[in-house]
Amino acid sequence: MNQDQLKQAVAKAAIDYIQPKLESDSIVGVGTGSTANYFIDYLADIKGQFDGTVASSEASAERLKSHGIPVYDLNAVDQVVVYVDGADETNPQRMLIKGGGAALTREKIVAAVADEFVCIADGSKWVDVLGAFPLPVEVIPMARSHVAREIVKLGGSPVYREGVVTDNGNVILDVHDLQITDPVDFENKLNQIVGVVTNGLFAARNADVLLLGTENGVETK
Ligand code: ABF
Repeated sequence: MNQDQLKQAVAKAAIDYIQPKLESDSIVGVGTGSTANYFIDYLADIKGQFDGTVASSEASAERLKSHGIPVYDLNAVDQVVVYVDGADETNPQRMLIKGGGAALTREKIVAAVADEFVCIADGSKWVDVLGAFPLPVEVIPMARSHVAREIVKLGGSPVYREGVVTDNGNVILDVHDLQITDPVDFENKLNQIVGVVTNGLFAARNADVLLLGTENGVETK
């Protein structure tokens, strides 16, 4: 199977995984990216079996609505039973780098609210040590240079993602040259920098379940 077929396979596996947990009043958290897009398309097939969704990006909200799936403001819901989203990297502890699509802040919020976080990823995302994929950091625009200097002190090489404005009106620094051996500690250190809104390490709140697409089929980690 090629990478696209692996993404489709994990998206379908996520539907099979969540379907038994859904009730007529359930709210499903929906992520962003090409793997999440496949999930959205499969979710349309079972749209009568839950109430609606919250989305981690405007793009995903539009795709959900185009399928006739209700999308709620997160403030309007009491509970998100499950959140399904992709990742840019995952380690064996299901700690993730996310944010390649610049939606990391809303993704982290929905992940924090959700009872269960299911990550769907093709096998190319599997690593022993996080950091080969540049770590996205969402930053308040006026703090960009300050945050970049502080990241250099932590050993990273930040690169401004030119031309990108997040759904929240902020900018992204992608941090290269990292080998993140203690992801929870590094996530916390980045959060301490004034001007950082969110960083793309999902370590303190890692995924509860990882559905990984491999040549041997979908593995549940
Ligand atoms: C989102 O989509 C992001 O956190 C991550 O950057 C990206 C993964 O994209 P894809 O599924 O297209 O590989 O989940």
